[in-house]
Amino acid sequence: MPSYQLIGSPIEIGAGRGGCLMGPDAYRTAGLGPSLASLGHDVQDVGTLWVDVGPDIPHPNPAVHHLAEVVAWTHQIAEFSFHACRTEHTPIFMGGDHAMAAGSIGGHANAAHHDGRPLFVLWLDAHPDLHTLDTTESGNLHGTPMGYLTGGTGFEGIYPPLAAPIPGPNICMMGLRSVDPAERAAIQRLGIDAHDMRAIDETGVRAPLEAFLARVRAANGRLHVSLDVDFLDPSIAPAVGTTVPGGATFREAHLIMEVLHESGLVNAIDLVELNPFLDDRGRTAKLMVDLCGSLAGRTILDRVTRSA
Ligand code: EXY
Ligand code: MN
Ligand code: MN
Ligand code: MN
Repeated sequence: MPSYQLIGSPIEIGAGRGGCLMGPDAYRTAGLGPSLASLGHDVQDVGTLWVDVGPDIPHPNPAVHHLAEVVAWTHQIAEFSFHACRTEHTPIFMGGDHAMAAGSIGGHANAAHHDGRPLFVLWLDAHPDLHTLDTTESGNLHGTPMGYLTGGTGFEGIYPPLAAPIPGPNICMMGLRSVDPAERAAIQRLGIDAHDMRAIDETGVRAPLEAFLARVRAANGRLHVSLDVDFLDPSIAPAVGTTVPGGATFREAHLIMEVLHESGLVNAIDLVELNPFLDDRGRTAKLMVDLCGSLAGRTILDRVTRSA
């Protein structure tokens, strides 16, 4: 049984509004650790990261804000991820907004490169988060981690150096339904394996996911799953600051997690963009914890035969 390391990554200044700061403790209150342990896993909550912000970092794009703080978080999270991803544990990064993925996935990419293995990413999100520091119009840096991870412009010399950009075909995006023009162009230029909600309506989630996982397996790759709360339909997951109608259903999300569990390929997980301040008594946090249970091997029969 895999062992899980829970790490709080309470970055919130990448988002347009506060609240993701409370994400890690919301997952703890929703019982993430005990829920995984109840499936027989060894679970270690290693605490919550924090940063000392360095001097301000000006950038030519006037829209960009909080760059110094996001950079400090990225270095901190990348350092933790590099080491955590070289152990036998599966780190679960409890966010915090999606800007943290520059560190969690960047550190994982460097660890994979160090071990001579390619890194693959499953990006479950309404958004590709593929802006660069030059193309972002909102300046909210949670819209840019994939721009950094794929070698986009403007990050060099500021963000941690990447051993190598993640190739587009190594990235599978599912759930897209809010894509800016610069991101659409990047998806096509990079050859990202992108499945928007129209595609998922037509094919379902299983076929594209199995095809992607077959490529991960064939390449002896490592796999990082980055789950943004706004991948889910707002009707079942309202506690997120960037809701977009027409998201994944409860069963589509659980099927993805069950297929991932059966693949045995997942090496690291991000849970991002939960904003408990926007929540309805923890319902969204509990759903994310439930999805983690499916990723960790809980079957519906377990749920039916076990007390709630
Ligand atoms: N593309 C928009 C922007 O750049 O501001 C919206 C980004 C939302 C990002 C959330 C984390 O997924
Ligand atoms: Mn070190
Ligand atoms: Mn996102
Ligand atoms: Mn999103």
